[in-house]
Amino acid sequence: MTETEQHSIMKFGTIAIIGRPNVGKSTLLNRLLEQKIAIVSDKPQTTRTRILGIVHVPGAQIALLDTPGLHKPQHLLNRRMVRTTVEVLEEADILYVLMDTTSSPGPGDLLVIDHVKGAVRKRPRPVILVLNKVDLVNKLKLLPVMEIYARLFAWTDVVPVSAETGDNVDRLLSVTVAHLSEGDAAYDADTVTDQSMRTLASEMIREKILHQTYEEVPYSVAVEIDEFVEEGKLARISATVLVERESHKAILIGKHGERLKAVGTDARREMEQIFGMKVYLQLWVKVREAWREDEHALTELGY
Ligand SMILES: Nc1nc2c(ncn2[C@@H]2O[C@H](COP(=O)(O)OP(=O)(O)OP(=O)(O)O)[C@@H](O)[C@H]2O)c(=O)[nH]1
Ligand SMILES: [Mg+2]
Repeated sequence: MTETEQHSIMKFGTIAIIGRPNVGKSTLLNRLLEQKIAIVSDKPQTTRTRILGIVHVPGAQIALLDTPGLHKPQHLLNRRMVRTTVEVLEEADILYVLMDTTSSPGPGDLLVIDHVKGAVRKRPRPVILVLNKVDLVNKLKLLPVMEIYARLFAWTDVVPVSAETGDNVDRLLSVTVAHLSEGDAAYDADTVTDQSMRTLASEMIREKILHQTYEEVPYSVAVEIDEFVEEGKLARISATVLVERESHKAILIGKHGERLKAVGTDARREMEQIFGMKVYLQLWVKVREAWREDEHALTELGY
C-alpha cells in the first residue's frame, strides 16, 4: 500500500433527488449511474417509490435517492408517494432540486421549493439547484433563467445539465463530492441499487405500458410479479397487470391482443438486455377497482 492510499479519506453521503413530476429525476439517476435502474416516461408520476442508486467514484460513495415527483395528491397512492418523497427529503445529507429549464418556475416548482425550505429549516444542508433539459434551450436564455431561480432560494450551487445527453453531469458530480463529509462507505464496491430483479421486472413492464397508453390508463396500472424463476440462463416470469376498469383492460389488451403483445415484447427485450438472461414472459390483465385507494392493495404492491 502506498502512502497516499494509506491516508486516503473516504467520503460518503446520501442525496435526495427532488422535483415536480416529469422534470427528469429518474433520467438523471440513470445517467449518473451509467445504467438504467429507474423507469422513465413522458407521463408525470412515473416513479412511485424511493429508488436507491450508488455512484462509486475514487475516494467517495454517493447514495442517490430518486423520489416520486412532489404534487398535490388526489388518491391514497399519491399521498403515499408524496410521503415517501418527504421522508427522503428529511433524511438526505444533500438535496438536488431538479427544475425543467424549458419552462419558467410554476406553482408545482414553488410547491417543491416550499418543501425544501421546510426541510432545510429543520436541518440546514447543501441544496443544489439542477437546471435540467438544457439541451432544449438556447444557451443565451440560461443566464436569465438562472437569475429567476436565484430569487426564489439561496441555492448552495446551481448546475445546468442535460440528463438526457449527459451534458455537464460530470460537473454535478464534482460539485457533489466537494460537499460530501468524511465517512465510511456504506455499500460494497459492486452494489449499484437496492432494486431486486423482481422489482426491476415489474417496473420495466409498467414502463412499456406507460409508453403505449394515454390519458387515465397509465395512472390506473400496477404490475405484480406472480412468478420469477431462474433456470440457469433463463428467467420465467409471470406478471399480472392491474387496472381499475374494464375499459382500461380493453385498451391495454388492444385489438386482437396487439397492444399487450407489444408491451410484452418490449419488456422482455429490455429484461434480457439488463439481466443478461433469456426471458420467458407471460402477462395477465386483471381489473381491481379503485386499487389506488386501497390501503391493503397498496401495501401488497410495495407502495
Ligand atoms: N430533452 C430532454 N428530455 C429529458 C431530459 N431529462 C429527462 N427528459 C425527458 O423528460 C421526461 C420525464 O423524465 P423522467 O426522468 O421520467 O422524469 P421524473 O422527474 O423522474 O418524473 P416522475 O417520476 O414522474 O416524477 C422523459 O420523457 C425524459 O426522456 C433532458 O435532459 N433533456
Ligand atoms: Mg421518475
